[in-house]
Amino acid sequence: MIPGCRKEAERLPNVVIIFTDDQGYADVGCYGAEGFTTPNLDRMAEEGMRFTSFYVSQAVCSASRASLLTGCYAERVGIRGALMPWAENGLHPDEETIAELLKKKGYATAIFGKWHLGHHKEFLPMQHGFDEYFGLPYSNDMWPVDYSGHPLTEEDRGEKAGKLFYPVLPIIEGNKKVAEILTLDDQSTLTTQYTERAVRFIDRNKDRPFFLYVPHSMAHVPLGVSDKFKGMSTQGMYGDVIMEIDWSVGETLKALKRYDLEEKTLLIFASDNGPWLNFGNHAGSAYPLREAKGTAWEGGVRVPCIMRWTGRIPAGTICDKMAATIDVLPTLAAIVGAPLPKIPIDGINILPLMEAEEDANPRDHFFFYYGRALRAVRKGRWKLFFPHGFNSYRGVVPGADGFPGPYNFAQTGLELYDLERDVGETLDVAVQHPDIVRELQDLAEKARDDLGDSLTGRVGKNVREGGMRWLHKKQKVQHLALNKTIDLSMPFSPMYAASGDLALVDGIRGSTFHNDGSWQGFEGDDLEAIVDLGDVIPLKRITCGFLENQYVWIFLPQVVEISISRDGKTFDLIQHTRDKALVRNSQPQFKDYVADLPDMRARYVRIKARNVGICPDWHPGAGGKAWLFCDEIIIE
Ligand SMILES: [Ca+2]
Ligand SMILES: [Ca+2]
Repeated sequence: MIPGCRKEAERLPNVVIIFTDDQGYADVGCYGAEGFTTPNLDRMAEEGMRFTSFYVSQAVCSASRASLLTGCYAERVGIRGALMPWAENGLHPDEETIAELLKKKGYATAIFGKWHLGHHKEFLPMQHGFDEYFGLPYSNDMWPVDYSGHPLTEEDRGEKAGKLFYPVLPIIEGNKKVAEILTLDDQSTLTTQYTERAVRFIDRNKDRPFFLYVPHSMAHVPLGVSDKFKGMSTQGMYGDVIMEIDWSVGETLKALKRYDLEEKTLLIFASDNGPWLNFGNHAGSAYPLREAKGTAWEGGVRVPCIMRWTGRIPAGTICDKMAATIDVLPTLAAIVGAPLPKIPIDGINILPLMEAEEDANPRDHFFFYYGRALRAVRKGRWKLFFPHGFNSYRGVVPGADGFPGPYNFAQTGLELYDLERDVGETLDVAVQHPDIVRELQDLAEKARDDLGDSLTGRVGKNVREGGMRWLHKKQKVQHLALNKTIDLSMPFSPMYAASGDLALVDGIRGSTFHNDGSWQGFEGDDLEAIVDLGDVIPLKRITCGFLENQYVWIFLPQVVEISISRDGKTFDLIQHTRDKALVRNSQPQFKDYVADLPDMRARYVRIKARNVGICPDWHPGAGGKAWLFCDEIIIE
């Protein structure tokens, strides 16, 4: 073998993944787009393969991204929904991402775009295998700006006030905030900024294998498009935005051609979930599929996907076999000869599909979760839905020009659809095919056992915890009041009972999650507790712990009084703490109220903590009952 040839043969292929946001199944020219064109994506399809049965794991941002990068159902890695700017969780450090897998094989790695798998440093891309990161940590609508583009102020009230909880939208480079997105004009720069960085990355790494991940912030609302594409489509702004994304794809194609990397690069394009239809003309289309984002119907989970690898993927082919984002990681592992992650994953190698191998059909079935709920399962042509409620886009008038319309809460029963004859899921054929219903139910049982299912109250055996920042961990503490008598003058809410009557003296302190079973909640009421230690004993310190998470209507107490008594009748006030004026705080916080008591003896300890009572007028829950959350009264 000639050494030069050998070196050539050994070069591992570059991998480029372009992942758009909320782009519908029909929002690419070759998938039937109307009102705008996508010449570059269409060319990619002509030179590669177009998938028509390609799924994301869940029709929502964070869950979908977790699956793409780990090869797992989102439920397995504990990432649900769309993480908010005050989320304390993110992708667990032990999960292996595509970037980490390829890095082991010497790849240069970069992400330019939206991450959305945890915005705290420990969860950011640089800690998950990426050498470079530039982009938004979460969705571009998580900002203190209203739908008209007007930045909110402290004077804004009512519904608008909810958005005031969002911090200013940051642009992160590496691990640091380097800029802010303050206006709709700022939004319009994002696609171009990501693209320029992507092209420069290819320029710099043309001589070595690289992994480039470009998860565009667009076409998630609020839409932003640069001047060069404003007014380009007849559809309107949404069409303009997709045309700019298509331009971005074209710039990538050009860069690969410039360096003769077309045969050395696997290029994958897909969307993270279906269109957000209640935004009307600012949303795309999933035609001819049913429903859209946030549902388990095809319009939510089936997305456009095009793969091009010149010389390896046959040009101009269409693949109608089932495949999914979770299959990308194991497929890449097979291509580059990297070992699979040591922890179990769900994806399978779909290279035989990509190479158009005859009769190849590696994916037997697919589970459609939303959060913890197993909503549907597909095997072959059949898709079975399990009874559940969901936000429907039918029977409601959508919004327009950046403003959302309402949802219509809908319910589905046990329903079977034949996707081969009825891709629009219009005709329930469960009654005609009881054997198939049974077969799919058996399959679903396996998923419930493995991954759990909130619809049937099942806990999965093999679910891994998501990453947690643990500002505060659920933990045990030893102290003198453990399991002593405690008397509450106002009852705790049965919704947040923690361990019940003894929750405040059970030695368990709460974690960052208000709903972790260790916080006792008082709805609108004060906390007034008397702990009886049994005997008069020397006391050194009394601590009482509270949580604040205003987003879920939990506030710190306004006043805390700590008193002690020998006889349970006469109490001496030891400490009185009045909190400063109630102010908006978008981050959860913990506060221990501590009283030090040198040389004091007592049998009874009394804590009075005054609830804010009702949510203040600047809060989205204005007028509603505020919550007070306490985890433990610690007596030393
Ligand atoms: Ca999305
Ligand atoms: Ca406790």
